[in-house]
Amino acid sequence: MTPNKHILKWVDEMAAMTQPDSIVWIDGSEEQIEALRKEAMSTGEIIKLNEDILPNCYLHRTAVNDVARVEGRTYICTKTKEDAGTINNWMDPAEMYAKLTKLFTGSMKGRTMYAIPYSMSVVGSPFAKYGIELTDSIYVVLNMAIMTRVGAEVIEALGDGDDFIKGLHSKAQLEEENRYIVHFPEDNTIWSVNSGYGGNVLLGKKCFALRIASFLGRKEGWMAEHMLILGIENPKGEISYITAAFPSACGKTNLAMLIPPEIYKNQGYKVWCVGDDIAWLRVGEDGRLWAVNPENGFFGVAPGTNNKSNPNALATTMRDTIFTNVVHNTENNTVWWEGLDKNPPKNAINWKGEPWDAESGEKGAHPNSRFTALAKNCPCISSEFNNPKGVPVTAIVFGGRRAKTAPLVYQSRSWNHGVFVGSVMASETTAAATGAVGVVRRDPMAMRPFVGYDMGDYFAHWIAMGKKIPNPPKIFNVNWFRTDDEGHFIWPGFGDNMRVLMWILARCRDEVGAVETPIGYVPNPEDINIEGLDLDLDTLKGLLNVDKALWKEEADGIDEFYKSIGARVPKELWDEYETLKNNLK
Ligand code: OXD
Ligand code: MN
Repeated sequence: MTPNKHILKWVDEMAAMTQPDSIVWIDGSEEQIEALRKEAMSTGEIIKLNEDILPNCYLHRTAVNDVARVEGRTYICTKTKEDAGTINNWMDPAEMYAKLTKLFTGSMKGRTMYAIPYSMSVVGSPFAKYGIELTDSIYVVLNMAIMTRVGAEVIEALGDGDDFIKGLHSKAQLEEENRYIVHFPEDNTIWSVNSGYGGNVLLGKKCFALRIASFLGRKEGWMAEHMLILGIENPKGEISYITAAFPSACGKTNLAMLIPPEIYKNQGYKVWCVGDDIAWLRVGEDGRLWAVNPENGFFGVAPGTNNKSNPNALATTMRDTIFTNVVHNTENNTVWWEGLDKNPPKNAINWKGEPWDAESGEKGAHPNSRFTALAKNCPCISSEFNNPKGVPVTAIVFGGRRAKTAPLVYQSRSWNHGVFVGSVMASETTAAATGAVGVVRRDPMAMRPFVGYDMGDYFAHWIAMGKKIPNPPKIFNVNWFRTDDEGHFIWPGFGDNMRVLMWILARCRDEVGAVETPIGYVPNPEDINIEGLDLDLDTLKGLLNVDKALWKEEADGIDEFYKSIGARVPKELWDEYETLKNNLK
């Protein structure tokens, strides 16, 4: 497939270690992908779903012990431990290579090795970065062909260069105790072994587009962030773009594809999705920050996706989609998950492959079950999705899942203060990673599991970027998840979140005032449009309230968190912390 000596040498070395029976290059053609689907169907790796209802859709089940990202087994192996930082797991690269070589040796015996050339973002774009993933999983090939741009054009773009990320993945024996997701950022290398779960094995996504890319971005002066990108079109046809970082499974896909509430729809507003998970950001010639979504599809959380929460996502999954770990409705050969509708199927099979009845009280779909769907099938995909230059960013929004503390929305006072706000983000954990759900943890910029180097250096990179952007986006924080005393969400969320985004854009255009509080600017309640909502002004005032006592506790938590990151937290952020403490006196 390629005469490129660097690629051939590396593939030979990896094949000598893993010992596959054969090597197949993925050329990106539909014929080849279809042949692989047929092969995966013949072994039961995927099940073809009802062609009339869900054309070209398939169901896959992972091993029951392999259903989420494994942060405890994810490593950043830089030469020094200090460069990986205190939050990442680290091991000396030589030691880690030796350890993994044992696990990879012979791991593909009796199997085929697929070599997938892929591009993150449009091939040839100034943002584009290329990778090759070697894998023994057809499921990985089929998912990568949705999530990235794969095939011959990538090989052509690489020419005879060696500027590509070398990814090696083997399911091996799917042994939990030998599962490792390892990054060697200084070698442009990713090795993943003993898993078949998307976030651990679709190496273009978290491993490359966030961990390795964040490392490269720092070196090269750009940013790789865990952010959705959306455009709001006003009745005059002008579109403003917002990026937003929320922790995993906190509604990025829903916000990215939101349907405007009637009050805005009737006036002619539209919302366009550019991306739902990852943004690569560069300073443009015009001095603004520009964003692309480096991916080509969505790897979305299925449970809770329905016609109210996200009709666009649901429509996107109606064709060309791979569903993972959802319920199989054997009556009509379709799929189901909790929160899709109130009619769980009879005669169903749960995500583990067992007969299942909703009356059992057990969940049928895994809480982290997923759909892998093509971005181009999304009804609200932006016309700029494939624009190699990206889109200009007006506002950056951070947000977490907080029952109390954080108000519905507030604006930072400056870029550095905005970086502070992002750096102290906290959220209640979800099912997207293994471990306890619902525990509050600090998740700076929603990047805690995804920064490929020291977190203090990452903060410093944000501060440095602020100096390089002559016309930077304004930075905000949102919290859709405040609850009342009975634990019910107060804010309606979903499409109505647009009401908050409209305030954000109005602030960016200096069209509305705000109230200055110890933590930043909070809206005057009457500036958030609540027309048509079952929510009164007093409740909104409550949602915007900044409780000083809670924020004093929060400040203590920040101090502790920064200290745990260590010496590389930049002075600018400690200064912001001091300002917050003084403001709270
Ligand atoms: C994801 C995640 O899959 O953040 O996007 O876990
Ligand atoms: Mn994510």
